[in-house]
Amino acid sequence: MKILYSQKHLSHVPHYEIFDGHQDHHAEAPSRVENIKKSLIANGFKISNPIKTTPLYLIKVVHDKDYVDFIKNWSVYSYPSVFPYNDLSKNRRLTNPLANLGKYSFDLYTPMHQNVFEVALESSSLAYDLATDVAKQRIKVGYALCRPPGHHAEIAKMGGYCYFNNTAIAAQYLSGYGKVAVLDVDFHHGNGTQNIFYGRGDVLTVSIHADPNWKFPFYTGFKEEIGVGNGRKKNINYPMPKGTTDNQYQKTLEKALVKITDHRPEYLVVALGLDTHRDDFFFGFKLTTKYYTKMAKTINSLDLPTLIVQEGGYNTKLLGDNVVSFLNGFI
Ligand code: Q9C
Ligand code: ZN
Repeated sequence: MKILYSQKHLSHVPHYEIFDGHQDHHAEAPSRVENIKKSLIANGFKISNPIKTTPLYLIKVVHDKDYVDFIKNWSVYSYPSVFPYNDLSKNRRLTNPLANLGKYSFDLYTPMHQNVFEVALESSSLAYDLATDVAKQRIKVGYALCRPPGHHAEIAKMGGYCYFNNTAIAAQYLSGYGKVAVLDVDFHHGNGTQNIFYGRGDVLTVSIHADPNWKFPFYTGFKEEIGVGNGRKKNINYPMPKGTTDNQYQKTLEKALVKITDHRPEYLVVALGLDTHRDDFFFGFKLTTKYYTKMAKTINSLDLPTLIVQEGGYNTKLLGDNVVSFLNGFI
């Protein structure tokens, strides 16, 4: 298994999130990736740095061009204040940077600053570099230790700690070589990946996550969202209840894998979140460290060339153990 890491993420330090009007602890911290890296090394996994950078044109295939340029040109530490409140200015070029920040954001959890472009580009490059190896059959399985995460980033909106959708960028690249399935096992609905591929028949998107009636991102992740046009029946959501256990999760995972097999993909991208763990900061599901090996073995039974992309997971003390447990299911 090939694993890519980069220390560039260290310059991305969100100071806080704004929740219910006040400043709250920001869980998406550099220690997350450093803890995973430490455990991987301690458990004998080899780690290298990327040699490729995601081409800008590829980012602009999955994201809106103006959104990408907006992130590229931003320079101060900021949160949005006002969001687009109707469609009258939809096709108007907005000149006020704060108006654009609201337009390109969907929450108050995802601050902008001078280094966002650089760190989000590097994060995507870990996934992109491994995707090139998977596509050209140089490797069967890769793990991209991405930070910031990506699966909440939509075509033209950042949110949920995500800026560029690393999973979608890798899936888009792989779709040039054959049909792709994305399986999102993060605790939160992969709204960004769903949004990007919603009209596409060649990329199946499947997400198992906390019921949006209960948890973030609230507005999407319902089972009625099945895709449109060519993408009809190529988006599948499995909302899960509070307190979901290993056994409940496993049953749903097995159903999801049947749908993935029906799609006949040549490549699999796994959006891996460990925020489903019983002791995660979000305390929503009750999955155990040991179960991640079984989850991974079940996924690996598809026997597909697979790219694993790191998404969420916020108990920095346990993240490393949980990632190692998952990756052990692939070796
Ligand atoms: N005050 C990912 O797991 N909700 N993003 C915060 C708590 C935001 C999670 C609310 C959750 C975003 C990649
Ligand atoms: Zn998450």
